[in-house]
Amino acid sequence: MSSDWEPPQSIETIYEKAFSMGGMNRPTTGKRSEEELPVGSAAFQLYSLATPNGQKIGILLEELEIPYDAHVINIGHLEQFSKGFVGVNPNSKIPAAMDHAPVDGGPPLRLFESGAIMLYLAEKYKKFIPQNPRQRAECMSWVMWQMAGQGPMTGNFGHFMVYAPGDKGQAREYGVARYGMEVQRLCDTLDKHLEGKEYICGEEYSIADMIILPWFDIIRGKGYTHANGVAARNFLNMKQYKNANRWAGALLKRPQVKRGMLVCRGKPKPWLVDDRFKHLAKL
Ligand SMILES: N[C@@H](CCC(=O)N[C@@H](CS)C(=O)NCC(=O)O)C(=O)O
Repeated sequence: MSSDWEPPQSIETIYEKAFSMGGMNRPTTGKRSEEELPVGSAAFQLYSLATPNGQKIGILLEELEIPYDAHVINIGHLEQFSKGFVGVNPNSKIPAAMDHAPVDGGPPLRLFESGAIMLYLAEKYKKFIPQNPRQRAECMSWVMWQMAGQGPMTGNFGHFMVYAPGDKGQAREYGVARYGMEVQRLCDTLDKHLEGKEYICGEEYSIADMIILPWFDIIRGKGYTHANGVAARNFLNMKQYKNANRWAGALLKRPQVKRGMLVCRGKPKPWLVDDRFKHLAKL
């Protein structure tokens, strides 16, 4: 097959051209500044932002009703590269957390990768994770489906649809087609699975629901709208996923989920300080 694109001998000659998001991406990892992280009084300290990956943890913390402090990490300001944050997550991505009261009574324990944080908390509190081995296996399968499939594919779709440089038209169209089609296939998988079910694991509400909801919601709602007004929800025809929309709509009625989606949106717990969200505060 002929090709009009030939890779150069090494990536360095082209990655400058592909730079986006203000120099956030580099081929190396590690701290870029010396700031330490704030530490509040609760045992559980969350360092996050209200993106879909962050919202998963917010939902679980609100559902668990455990004390926690949340700290906003502004990735646009490159706070994920501070010395303190890199100490918690060497991979420099939100969400990350510290448990100052781990079950073994040992020193504070660091947590990164949203799926790992969800599993850790669910196992620590023995909640929202099925105890029945069959149901537990099903729950794990969906958690891994989310982490390896739905999250990365939807994020890459969003990148090509909305964030990639404006002058990369051809690359963007290919990226949007490739990832957009895969996102539709993943949504179809979810939709077919949810036929006749209340939750991902049937009758049991679990971390599988909490981890999948935010990424589904971003594309069925107002997220990922191109500057020309074309919105992902229309572009991908999100209305077609009737079972998944019913499931998402029901979950989003839960006050815990509503609060969880807001954790680290501008403020750590916006319902405590922002009049628009005060009705969501716990009595
Ligand atoms: N697999 C990771 C993905 C985390 C992730 O991609 N976080 C994004 C925000 S949603 C981030 O921190 N981006 C900052 C960066 O890339 O520098 C997880 O699920 O925790």
